[in-house]
Amino acid sequence: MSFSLENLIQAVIDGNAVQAREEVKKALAAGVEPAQIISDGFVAAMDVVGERFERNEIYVTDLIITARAIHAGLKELKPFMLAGQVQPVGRAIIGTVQGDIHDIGKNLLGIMLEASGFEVIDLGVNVAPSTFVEAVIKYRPDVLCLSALLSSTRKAMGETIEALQEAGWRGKVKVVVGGTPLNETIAAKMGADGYAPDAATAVQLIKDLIGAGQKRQAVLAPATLDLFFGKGSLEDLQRAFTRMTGLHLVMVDAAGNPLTPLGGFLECSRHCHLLQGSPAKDMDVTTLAGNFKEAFIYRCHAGLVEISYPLANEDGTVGAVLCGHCLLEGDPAPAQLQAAVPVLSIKDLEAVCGLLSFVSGQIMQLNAVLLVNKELEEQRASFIHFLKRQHQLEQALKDAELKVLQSQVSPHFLFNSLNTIARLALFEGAATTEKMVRALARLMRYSLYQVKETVTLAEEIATVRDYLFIQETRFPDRVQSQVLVEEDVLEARVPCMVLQPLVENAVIHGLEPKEEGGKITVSGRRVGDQVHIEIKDDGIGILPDVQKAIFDLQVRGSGKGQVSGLGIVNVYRRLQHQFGSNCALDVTSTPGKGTCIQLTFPYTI
Ligand code: B12
Repeated sequence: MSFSLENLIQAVIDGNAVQAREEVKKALAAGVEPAQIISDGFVAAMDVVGERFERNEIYVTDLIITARAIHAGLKELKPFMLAGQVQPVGRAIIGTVQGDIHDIGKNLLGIMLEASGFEVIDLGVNVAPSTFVEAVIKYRPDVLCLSALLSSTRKAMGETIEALQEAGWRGKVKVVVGGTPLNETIAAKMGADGYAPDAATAVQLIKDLIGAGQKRQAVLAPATLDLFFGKGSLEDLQRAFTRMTGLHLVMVDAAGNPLTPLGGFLECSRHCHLLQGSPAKDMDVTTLAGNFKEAFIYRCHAGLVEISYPLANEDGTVGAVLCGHCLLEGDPAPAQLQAAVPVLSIKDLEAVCGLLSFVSGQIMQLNAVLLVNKELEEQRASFIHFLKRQHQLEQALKDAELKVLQSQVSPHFLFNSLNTIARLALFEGAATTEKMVRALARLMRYSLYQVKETVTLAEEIATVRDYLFIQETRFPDRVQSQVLVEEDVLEARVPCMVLQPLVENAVIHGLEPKEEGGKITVSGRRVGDQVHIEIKDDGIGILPDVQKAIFDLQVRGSGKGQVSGLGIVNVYRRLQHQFGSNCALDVTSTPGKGTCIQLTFPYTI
């Protein structure tokens, strides 16, 4: 099995899924790293395909086929990337935002994350903000990765971040965004925590952001101690403990700050005062034999013993229970001190440590329950907020639907009204008004209701006639027209609305700026299997640089809502879509003399 990167790239470019999978197998057998197969194989192939798409050499269907080939290759790659996995370093939710179905980059990111030890939940494509929020609440990930490839869907990323904010979950998850229409500045503006230009950089960024490898911080629920001892009874417990053992009890947080009243614990300083000038030395308690559980036992230079029992769980230490002070049997200590503090045997010390172990265990269990309750309470609160928001959004959607309905009503209404006006005009003997209004109504109906992909040339020509009739009536001295289309081409099928935009171009940009006006001739004939259409005007013509821009397909709209070079480009693209390379659009123009647009396409019925 010999492997070459070129073969893999070619298989992907050709959209040959079987071959792509085979080439990946060969690459893996040859020891090529999965990451290299992705970057030098898939991404390189996609670069070529992307450029061809942008040059209009290939179409959307070709892209879909290419994407399938990559997905097939990725399937082969996945088990290798996941080999040798241990504990997940974090949990990631990934998805392509609403309105966007590009998923190749997002899938690559998912695989790289999994390969780096992340647990990945993939929500797929066209994911609504509310779906992202629900998933975050359900899975509680460390990071939410949003992908978008269209400039128009970028805003759905900001909407998703806002939805998280509204649900009260923004602070609990890192949001990382990516895709070609983004950069760091845009990402920061929309409120993301990070942006990465590619999947490899993204993995490192995400690890840094979530501090992968660092342990979660242990926390003590503020209400734990109150609940454990009951409000106000903490001091009773401290007193009872002192009565039982003669020792004082105090709880401190991880930084050593007292969480309960210090009570008799401070008396230690009075005892130490008693010891001033004492000849005793520091002693090491760790050498004592006994079962002291997890306790830390300190003995000061004067022999005073203090016990510290940790409040800890698997995430770390949240504080300690301190207990003291006493002397140990047999230790040398001044007589005043022996009278002031209890003297315990090693067995007594073991019993105290057992009691502290029980107390600490109970506190930590209660702490865990309280923390879970607190989180559930937070989730409940944010879910209620989320439901309210959902309700508002549904309301907004209903309003929007109503608006859409209204906007459909008005063209219907206008169309019917125009027909009524036309009839009235006829009754009143205004024949030209009647003709003009009917032409306008037909034009409206054609452009508003025409949903068919293709129409007959006869329908297109009728629309052109209506349009020209209206313009000639509006500007009788400045617009003249002639339509000379031969009978044998009228049944030919063409994409809808290819001729009218070109004729409108001729009127608006050719004749309108010319003071004395001019003439437009639309002609059509059949030459063998081809149909030739010519739209000729004797207007002001097109300047050479504008003509070049049209050929480079770079022309933008005039911004006046009227067709321009953009119309020509659009017509050409639709002809290409229908007839492939079997069609042509030519523009010849002489400034000051006029313009001629020629369309050639196959005669199909
Ligand atoms: C393949 C493709 C398609 C395929 C998608 C197939 C699929 N399953 O994904 C299909 C045919 C469906 C398609 C459709 C369309 N497409 Co398209 N498509 C492309 C194309 C050629 C390649 C995109 C791609 O996969 N690149 C390869 C991957 C590996 O790169 P990537 O996606 O950028 O991902 C990397 C990084 O961006 C990053 N990344 C990606 N996501 C994330 C997320 C996070 C969190 C992070 C950190 C990083 C990260 O890491 C990835 C890996 O390194 C691009 C052109 C191009 N050259 O990019 C146009 C392009 C994106 N498409 C475009 C358009 C306009 C469309 C359509 C509107 C076309 C149409 N007329 O219908 C539709 C839109 C459909 C929709 N609603 O989404 C435009 C977008 C223009 C714009 N700026 O808005 C482009 C740029 C082409 C162009 N120049 O006109 N398209």
